[in-house]
Amino acid sequence: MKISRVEAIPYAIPYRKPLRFASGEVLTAEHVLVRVHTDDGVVGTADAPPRPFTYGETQTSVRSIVADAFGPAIVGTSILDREVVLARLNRTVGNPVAKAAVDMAIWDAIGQTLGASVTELLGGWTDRLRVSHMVGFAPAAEMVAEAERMRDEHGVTTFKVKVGRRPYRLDVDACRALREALGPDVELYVDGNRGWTASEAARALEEMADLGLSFAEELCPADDVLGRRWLVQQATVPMFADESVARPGEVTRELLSGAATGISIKTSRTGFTTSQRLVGLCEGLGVEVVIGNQIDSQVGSLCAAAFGAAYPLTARRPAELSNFLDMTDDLLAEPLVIEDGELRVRQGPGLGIEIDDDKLARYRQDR
Ligand code: MUC
Ligand code: MG
Repeated sequence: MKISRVEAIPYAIPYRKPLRFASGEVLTAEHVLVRVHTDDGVVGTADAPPRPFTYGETQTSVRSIVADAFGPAIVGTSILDREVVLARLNRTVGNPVAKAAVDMAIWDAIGQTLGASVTELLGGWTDRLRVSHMVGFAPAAEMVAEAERMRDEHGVTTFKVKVGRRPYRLDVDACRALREALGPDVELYVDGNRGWTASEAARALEEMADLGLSFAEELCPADDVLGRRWLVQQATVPMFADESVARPGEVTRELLSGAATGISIKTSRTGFTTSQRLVGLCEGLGVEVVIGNQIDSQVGSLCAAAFGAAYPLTARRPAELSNFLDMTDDLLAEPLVIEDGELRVRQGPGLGIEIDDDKLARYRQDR
């Protein structure tokens, strides 16, 4: 059960259409597949989707920090000693996405070793999650068409709408068009990726007050310390923190300072070990969470689903698990399916990840 080798394989798969949002855009999934090998022949797998505009990591930086620092720091450690591994990873500051992938690959290896699914090991609450689909910037009619297609083809009835453009009325109009086309029973919430000032956000929310939004995510930057608190006091919907809460201490800061009222948990940036702490923290504080999407591949979505299905708190809301559908291809041998608005968790052992070796050979960037 000792870690013998850690591989970091960069690969690139184009998107059918770009996903655009206030802090950036993604045209190609330039990710890193992380594999943790053990001395008894088990291979744990996870995916690292670098997001330079959010955490400063790139495909090259993830690959090199895993190969040059994290791998050497944890080789020889038992896969069961997750806290030892985490402490060694945390000797290096930052690099959340690289750390998360190493952590999740270890959990996959543990599950395979013990013959249990990761969802069972974490909490075993359920075997499926309702799905929320993220709709990126586009002319309003295209955003509506995408949501209708997701509803008609996959039964999805919850949508996260990207906002944060200037003038903010562009987004208000798009949200209104979505509500009018999809009707009152569909759930809508918005995500600003720090694009607005607090006052722009307040005005936009006021103009959308009749649209029945469930909540709003990261409308303005965390450094707008007082602005965010002011916004929470103005807003009639809960304000969720996303990229401002990449560490447990940041969750505490945002919640206890009154700058946010809920949080997004993304396994792509906090893995399973740290995400577990976030669940405990939020449960203890009585705070809602959403399982977020870091524009994940199928491997990443499988990880998010495995975690989200483990606890009542994370399974309560629809989880953001569907944006891999916009990729032209993926690495999983058996593709993920979203049906009747739900995604079923793979029944392990581990995460149930089987990589198609031919596809990996085609898309890897290091050969
Ligand atoms: C989100 O919820 O913000 C966009 C950038 C990123 O890092 O994640 C996505 C989705
Ligand atoms: Mg977000």
